[in-house]
Amino acid sequence: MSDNRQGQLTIWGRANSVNVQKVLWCLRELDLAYQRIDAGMAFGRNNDPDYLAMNPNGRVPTLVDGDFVLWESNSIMRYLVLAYGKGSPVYPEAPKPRAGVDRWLDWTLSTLQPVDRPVFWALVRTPVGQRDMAAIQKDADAEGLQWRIVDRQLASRRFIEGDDFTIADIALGAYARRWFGVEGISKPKFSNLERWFAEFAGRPGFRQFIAPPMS
Ligand SMILES: N[C@@H](CCC(=O)N[C@@H](CS)C(=O)NCC(=O)O)C(=O)O
Repeated sequence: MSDNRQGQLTIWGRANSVNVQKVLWCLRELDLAYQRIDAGMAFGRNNDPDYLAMNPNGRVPTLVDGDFVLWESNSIMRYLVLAYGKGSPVYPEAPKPRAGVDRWLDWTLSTLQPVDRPVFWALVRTPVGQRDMAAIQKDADAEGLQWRIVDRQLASRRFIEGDDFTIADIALGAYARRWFGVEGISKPKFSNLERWFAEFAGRPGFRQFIAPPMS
């Protein structure tokens, strides 16, 4: 266990949220102790005044570290490494490798998440009888175009930014689990993406927080 002022870290958010999952996986990579409090969807609490005072978006996750409060999952991952994982290759210090990691964190939020969401919600959180499979396939085709970009990047790299596993692999990997996990649509075969996925699928943080059944 690292020297992380153990016991101070609290994560608010339900464990089936992809954005919470990224943070939990990151905490595991850094071997940090924390407590997690369920919030969001069926658990509620995220629109209560005390929660909104921490996170005006009413979204999960939120990190509380003593008197410091932070929202946005990728920002939380960066903070955790900077505060408690100094020197860790998961978020490199040199400007160019760091910028390479940052671009995938941004890309995940700006480009991948919007095309993943309709597919995930339709195939995981919508009753079978209410699914419009033709529309879902169209959405899956749109998502496939984005995964093709990742697949090509991975043609010449072990992980998304090179030889080291980074928080960019966490962000992308959490979504890749969904992409590989949804069924009932046709998906292109992406060999580099599959090889990369297998590289980290055995990591304890992935197995504990990302691999469990989607809900
Ligand atoms: N960009 C934000 C997005 C946060 C977000 O949209 N969280 C979703 C769960 S993945 C949420 O709070 N949904 C409402 C709920 O759970 O009730 C982040 O990365 O933290």
